[in-house]
Amino acid sequence: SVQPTREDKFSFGLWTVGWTARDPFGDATRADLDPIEAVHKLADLGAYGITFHDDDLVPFGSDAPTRDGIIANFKKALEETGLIVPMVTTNLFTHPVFKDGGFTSNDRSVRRYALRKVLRNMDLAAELGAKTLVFWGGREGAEYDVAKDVQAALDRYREGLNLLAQYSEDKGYGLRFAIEPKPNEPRGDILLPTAGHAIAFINDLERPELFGINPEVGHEQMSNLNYTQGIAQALWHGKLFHIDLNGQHGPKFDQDLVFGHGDLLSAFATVDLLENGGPGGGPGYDGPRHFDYKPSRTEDYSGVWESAKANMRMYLLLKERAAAFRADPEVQAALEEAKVLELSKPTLNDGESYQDLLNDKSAFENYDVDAAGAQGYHFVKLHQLAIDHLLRAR
Ligand code: GLT
Ligand code: MN
Ligand code: MN
Ligand code: MN
Repeated sequence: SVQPTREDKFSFGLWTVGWTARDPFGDATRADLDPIEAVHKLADLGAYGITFHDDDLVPFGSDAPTRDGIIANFKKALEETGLIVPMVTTNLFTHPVFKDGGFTSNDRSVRRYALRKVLRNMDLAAELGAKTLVFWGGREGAEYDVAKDVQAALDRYREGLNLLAQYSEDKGYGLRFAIEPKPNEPRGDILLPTAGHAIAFINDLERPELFGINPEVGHEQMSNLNYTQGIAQALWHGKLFHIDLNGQHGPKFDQDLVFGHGDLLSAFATVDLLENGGPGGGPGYDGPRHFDYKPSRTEDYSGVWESAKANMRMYLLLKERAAAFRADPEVQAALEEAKVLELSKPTLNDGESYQDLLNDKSAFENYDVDAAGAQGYHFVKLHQLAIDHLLRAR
């Protein structure tokens, strides 16, 4: 069914439906959205979770009693609706203090302030039962190569993340951390620009097991990368801690369209992977299906809620199509023909050594390279079957 339920684990950022559509060229086209209304509305539409930046919920600079009051009301709305907060994130990009970054600002006092802001937000994340803390370092970067010592910046990034993980462990919060890559925008170039950069960086942290990534469809596609392949590799590393689903039309500014409203074929492959794992039995994903999109600037609030529904509908439609694709006997045969499943078979026999391989004349001396080179893999036929299923032509 394409009717969302809590079991589908759909979640939305408060900053998504709450985006008032201010862009670099124009003013807001919508009034502020009350977070309490967002909770009720999302629960009604079938979402199970809501996520937020500290400042989405509590306006930057609020005094302590104001903050406490807002949080209490928010918790009440969560209780009333049963909506949960699977993930929380910290805004280290809006206020001018962060114009040169948070963890990696050239100014040391800014870095200390950024850490304090995250520490406070971690207490709130834990209080609300969040399991994941996302770090999107949109301002961690530069416009000018000579103005940023990237190696020092990575040292400071690591220093900051190590400290935050230590705090979570000492406090018994048990949070897991997900780094969200993005190549550029708002900075000219952002540190940890892609899923691959982030995964490599994690290896050099003190507690790499607590860190994974939160790859966003559009962010990887802005670098002209294949999103589905990126998350497949993240799954392979055990690093897909969270996911930001949305839509994008290739390398241009960050569009944040509804999921599937950009590259639809890629979205199909993404849902197939998340739901079914690799065809050879590779791991799937069972965390929140989190939408990080922006309701277009042309929309009023009825359009906002239509677009929120559209994300979930796209996901569920693609999930149905992927299930039909996998269940089709002709697809099974085509997978066989394309040797897709043969890739799961180890290249060496059980216990076979390189010496055994060297002794195997059939592998080299007597191997018919021309015959192997002449074979067809029939990938196009398989791909067309996928498209037939996507278009409900089968
Ligand atoms: C900001 C960014 C998103 C990130 C959010 C998490 S902040 O809206 O554009 O891609 O996921 O901090
Ligand atoms: Mn984006
Ligand atoms: Mn974004
Ligand atoms: Mn995102």
